[in-house]
Amino acid sequence: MSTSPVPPTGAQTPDDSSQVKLGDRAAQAGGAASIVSTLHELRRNDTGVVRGVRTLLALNQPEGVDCPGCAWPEAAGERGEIEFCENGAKAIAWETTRRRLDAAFFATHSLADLVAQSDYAIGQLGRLVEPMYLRPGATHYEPIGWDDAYALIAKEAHALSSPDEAAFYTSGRTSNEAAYLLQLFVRQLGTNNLPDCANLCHESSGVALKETVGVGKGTVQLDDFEQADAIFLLGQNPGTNHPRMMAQLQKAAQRGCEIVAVNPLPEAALLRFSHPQHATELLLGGSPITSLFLPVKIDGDAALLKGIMKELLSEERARPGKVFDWEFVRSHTQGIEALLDDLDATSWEDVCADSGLPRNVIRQAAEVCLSARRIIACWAMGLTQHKAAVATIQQVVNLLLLGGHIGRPGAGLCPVRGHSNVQGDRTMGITPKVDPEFLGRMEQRYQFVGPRTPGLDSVGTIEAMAKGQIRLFVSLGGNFLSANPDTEFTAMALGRCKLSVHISTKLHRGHLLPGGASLILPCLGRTEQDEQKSGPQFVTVENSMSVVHRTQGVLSPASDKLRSEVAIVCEMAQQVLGSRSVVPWLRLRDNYDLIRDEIEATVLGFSHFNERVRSGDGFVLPNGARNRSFATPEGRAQFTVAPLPKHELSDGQLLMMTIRTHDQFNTTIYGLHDRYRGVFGGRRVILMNQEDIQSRHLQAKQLVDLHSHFEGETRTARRFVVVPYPIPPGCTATYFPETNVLVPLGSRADKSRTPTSKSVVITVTPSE
Ligand SMILES: Nc1nc2c(c(=O)[nH]1)N[C@H]1C(S)=C(S)[C@@H](COP(=O)(O)OP(=O)(O)OC[C@H]3O[C@@H](n4cnc5c(=O)[nH]c(N)nc54)[C@H](O)[C@@H]3O)O[C@H]1N2
Ligand SMILES: Nc1nc2c(c(=O)[nH]1)N[C@H]1C(S)=C(S)[C@@H](COP(=O)(O)OP(=O)(O)OC[C@H]3O[C@@H](n4cnc5c(=O)[nH]c(N)nc54)[C@H](O)[C@@H]3O)O[C@H]1N2
Ligand SMILES: [Mo]
Repeated sequence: MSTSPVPPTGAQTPDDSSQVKLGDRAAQAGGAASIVSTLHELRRNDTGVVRGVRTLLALNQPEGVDCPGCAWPEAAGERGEIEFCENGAKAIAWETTRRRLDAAFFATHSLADLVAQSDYAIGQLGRLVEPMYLRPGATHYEPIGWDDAYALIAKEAHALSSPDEAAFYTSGRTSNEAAYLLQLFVRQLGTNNLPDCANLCHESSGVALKETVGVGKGTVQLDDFEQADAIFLLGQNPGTNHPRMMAQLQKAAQRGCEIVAVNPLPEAALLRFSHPQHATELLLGGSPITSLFLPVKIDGDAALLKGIMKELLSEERARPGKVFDWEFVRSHTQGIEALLDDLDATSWEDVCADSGLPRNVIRQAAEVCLSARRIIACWAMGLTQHKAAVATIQQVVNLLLLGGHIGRPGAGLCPVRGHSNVQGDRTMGITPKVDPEFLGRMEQRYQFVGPRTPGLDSVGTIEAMAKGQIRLFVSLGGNFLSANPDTEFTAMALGRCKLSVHISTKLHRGHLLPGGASLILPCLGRTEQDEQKSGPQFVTVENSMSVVHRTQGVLSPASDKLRSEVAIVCEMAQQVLGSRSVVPWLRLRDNYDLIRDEIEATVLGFSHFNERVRSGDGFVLPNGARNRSFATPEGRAQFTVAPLPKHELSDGQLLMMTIRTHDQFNTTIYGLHDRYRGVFGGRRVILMNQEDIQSRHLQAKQLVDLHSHFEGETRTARRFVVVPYPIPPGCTATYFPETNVLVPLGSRADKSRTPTSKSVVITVTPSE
């Protein structure tokens, strides 16, 4: 399925390779440049300094706006006056721009004009202010009233020959309230087709943890970072993607906690960091973060982890009972024998070759574990987006189980989530999977019979679209086109839907390549006041550490025609379901407290929801694993065994990871620089090891075409600038979403089906 019959033009991002400038890599992250950048963002986006600063001061405060950026938690009780980072400020500036995209704009700009612009330029155009409609085959969007828009959706929904011909995608910024109502609407409609961005993100973590510790979430709280003796950071770039986490890491490093970073790239923030809001640090040039940096090969983490555990096992044999936590292992786990056999059967040759690390370096990592009573392991996309992602994350679990590092203060598992409410959306039931107990509670309360067949995840939705099996596609936030793999194929697949509905704040490439009809329904952003019949409303979110709390906008909305996500879902459901549903959709729209009562009645862990969420910092959802109660079928945490992942690369082939720059939030491009990595002005670059550049007779700054190879299929993206970089031989890095065209749709993680965006097999040829 490499190429569509007619690949639509404009799915590939425009070439900006001639603008790329290479500079020095940063020796540290944070610092004064972060403050300069924050102010620059407010100007660039024409936010207005007063509006911008007002929003920033409300950010992550108990009664203010939860940052629409990442899901890293705020410290309870002791928040500073300033609780935002440079990249949070970019997110705010992007949303609060004073530029507007009205009907007049769309009348003078055709799809062809718009699609030729860069993602950055499209994002700078301004906020969507009124519903827009694109007739099938039309060249321009035209304005449409809200009622007419809902009528079109209802007409299409009623024309489906089965509810499974509809799919509803959710991006992880959506509030708990909107997410709960969306899944309820979709299940009443009669389908479980609820793909979400987590399918592309931490799905592998959820599956790995559910199987082994019985809950698909992390087991640490923020204060555990104050007690840990060692913190492992695997496949994560917190300086860019979770900058507020740097405060915890810096404090930990300063009190002597060992920080071990496992990453093919020496990311600036992993090495040194200075807190942009602390003047003395700015003068002193920051402080070291990582005590041990392990430049692992791409997908070499399982090998490294097995190597560390082999060292621990040999120490345990030398000093029985002194290394492993046998009391914990015996009373709470199962399967250690098979793991130990597997470690014995794994050769050091394989461990070193696959990880790319010499044994003495792996020994150093093992020594950190030997001297640590409390270990936290954090990870993100560097682990989740590989074929064997689930098994690799389970090696992290193995390592922590051996030492009893789960359910002990200062220790535990910490998948670092992406979108600010991606975890909450799952708690609210956004998933194509069927939870019979939850469905049963909804069926009883709302008197309907829900669908029992599992629905489609993100890649499943694309495949079904391509076969013409999805007629109606609704997207609650996000950018389904550019976030998914195989952009040209995905564009073709989306083009086969009769109607696409996008609930969005700003324009993106995904709005511009429809095949059938398309609706853009503009919604309020997080920063904006949400006024309904019963008065001002707030919504709730759940952060990466299972804390549920409020978020409430402070600015007046970008247009009086905007509606909240909650209102849009309720009005759509009312129109589509009509008398089929006993849910009082419009009453729920008018008063979000009533939605929270519904959540309390059907989702576990939300008793006294309205009351508890109004108190200061919110509340923590129960998590059995944290108390050593493991909800696996056996009631015990599971050790697991898996072979090392293998990449049989033929001559000339390289592995490519697709990563984020410092100037983007997923498919949203805030700017064209990747300051810490020394890349400026453009995004079409490929980071390569000097040896690989030489052996291919290439040169720094030369333009190359990239070809990906999967099961006999080839995909190509042209004109990328070669950047010599300290990355292990055989490994390369490019930026997402420019190279999503190269990620094969068919290549996914075992069990979680997450696209393998971090291990794409490529070859590189000089551009013409
Ligand atoms: N500013 C900003 N913040 C964000 C986002 C954003 O785009 N911008 N996105 C949000 C979202 S949705 C998410 S999921 C997170 C993503 O946060 P991250 O996971 O930090 O994001 P990536 O850029 O994908 O970076 C992956 C890191 O893993 C490393 N890596 C890649 N492959 C491997 C491997 O095989 N092994 C190891 N050990 N390391 C590897 C890369 O070098 C890189 O440092 O951030 C969230 N926060
Ligand atoms: N190659 C490659 N692909 C990847 C990844 C990778 O590392 N490599 N990472 C994957 C990951 S981790 C993720 S999470 C996905 C992200 O996938 P998505 O969540 O689908 O994508 P985003 O870019 O976060 O969505 C941005 C759009 O959301 C809309 N939006 C912004 N704010 C709001 C709001 O408040 N309400 C509404 N309704 N809409 C809003 C805007 O229109 C904006 O254009 O991408 C995945 N794709
Ligand atoms: Mo993500």
